Amino acid sequence: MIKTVATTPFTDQKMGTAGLRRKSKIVMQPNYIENFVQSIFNVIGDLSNKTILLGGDGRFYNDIAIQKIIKMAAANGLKKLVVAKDGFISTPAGSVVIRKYQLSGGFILSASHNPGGENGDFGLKYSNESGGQVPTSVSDKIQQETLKITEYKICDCEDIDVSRLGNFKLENMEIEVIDGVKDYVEMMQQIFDFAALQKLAASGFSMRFDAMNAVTGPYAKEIFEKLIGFKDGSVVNFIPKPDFGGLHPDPNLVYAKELVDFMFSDKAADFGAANDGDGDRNMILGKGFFVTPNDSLAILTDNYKLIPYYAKGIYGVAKSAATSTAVARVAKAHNIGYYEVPTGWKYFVNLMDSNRITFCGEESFGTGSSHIREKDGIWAVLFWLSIIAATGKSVEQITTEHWQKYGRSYYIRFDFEGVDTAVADKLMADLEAKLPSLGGKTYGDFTVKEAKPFVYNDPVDGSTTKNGLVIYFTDGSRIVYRLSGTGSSGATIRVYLERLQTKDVLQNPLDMVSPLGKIALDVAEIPERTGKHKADVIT
Ligand code: G16
Repeated sequence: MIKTVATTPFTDQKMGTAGLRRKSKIVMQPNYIENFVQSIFNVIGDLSNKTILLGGDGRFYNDIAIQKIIKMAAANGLKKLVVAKDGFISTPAGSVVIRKYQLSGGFILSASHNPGGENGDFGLKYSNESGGQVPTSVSDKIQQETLKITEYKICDCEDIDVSRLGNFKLENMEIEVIDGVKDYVEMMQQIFDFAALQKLAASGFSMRFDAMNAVTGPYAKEIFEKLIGFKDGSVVNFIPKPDFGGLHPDPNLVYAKELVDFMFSDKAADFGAANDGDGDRNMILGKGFFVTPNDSLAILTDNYKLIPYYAKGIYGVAKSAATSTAVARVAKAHNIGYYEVPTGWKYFVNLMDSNRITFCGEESFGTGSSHIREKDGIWAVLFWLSIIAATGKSVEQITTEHWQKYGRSYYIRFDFEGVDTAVADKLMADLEAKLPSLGGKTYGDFTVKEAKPFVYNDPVDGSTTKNGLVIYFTDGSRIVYRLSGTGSSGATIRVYLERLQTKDVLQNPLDMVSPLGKIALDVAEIPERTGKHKADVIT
């Protein structure tokens, strides 16, 4: 039943910040998925003693891609494939399963927070035995393979029924269909004090969790309503849909509008949260109050002792360069290690594996810990609820007290979307060339201390990565520029603005950073080069 099919390379199969993401219609071309998956198998080499996980966020084309990969895995001689029931597993749950059952790796089919559907995006991430996405050294090898591929192997057979749990066989490959929710829920029960959370729910404290018609619906229903006891209806948009019901499943102030409107209305719950398409991003809200992911990371780290799993002590903490420095002040106060890495969760993996860090997070609505090797949306929500249960304080109170103690990094991100790739690349190259000349310059109240590209030297594997350009000001403010690595067409220029205030902590963030925004646009000549005088998305 094994066929060898001749193919020719696609030249666009380089992984971005997190796996390969393309328009669904591109991925649906004949041989597109097959070429990419075969290239991964070729890089792995001997598959006869390997067990790999397969699942995805349920978006359009998930079911078809899953069948293709099952048949290719069998044809390539894989020992065993562990398939999530209905092909359905969140990114963090995938990491739990890989680690718990000591698998060799996993395919997670997801384009994360990008919209789904035939006209949306599709994606494929590949993790290794750590449960985290492969490092750049491996993704580069995979890309090299995609450029020279001439054939792939696939079984010519009926589809495998992945809608029921159990064990199957295809050629010599074992297939085990598992429940993609169970192991994740058990892990959360090991980390958090569910009895304390049940007490919080029983006290009448209300929450709303928006699953955005994406993968976390079943997880959230089970955890928040069934196990903790928040009332029915606390979890909304909980039925995963292939096109996310038309939603853009990115949990931020712009795209999670339904939840934001609710939490800023007079009907607001005490606590609000949303997760993204594959369940690794989170947004935290209080009544009429938004917590930036930057502050969230700092606050969770500061409160680690309240969580049973971390109470005995933690290693250090890490953030991406674009993320605000709020957590650096917490790390200093707790005297723990502090690391700054390039954007992309994969850069945290070595730090976790080597026990350098326990917590990590990014401005892009990702927070997580070394319990797995991906960011974890529901984990972050449970952490916040646990802090509330232990302190009896509201989200707003917890956050403002944090600012009063540590100062506040006012933070806003500007996104300039749909920019021509050549224009964006030139803008970044010219800006980089200009950086050395900026040192010492004064713009209004702000004087440049230093301006340079962000370069990361991984202390574990010695690799060097350059990502983003940073202007540091003498008052602790920063402007960071980088190009998005998760889009499926054109370029998005991201500009991250941070302004530190130690005393004046209750101002409007946009007002506070707007002088920096003006400097950022002027210095990089964004309006002149892109025709855009203001950002398309401000978060
Ligand atoms: C992915 C990565 C994150 C990263 C984000 C940035 O998020 O996993 O680590 O911060 O991309 O995206 P961009 O390159 O567009 O700024 P996700 O949730 O899409 O997997």
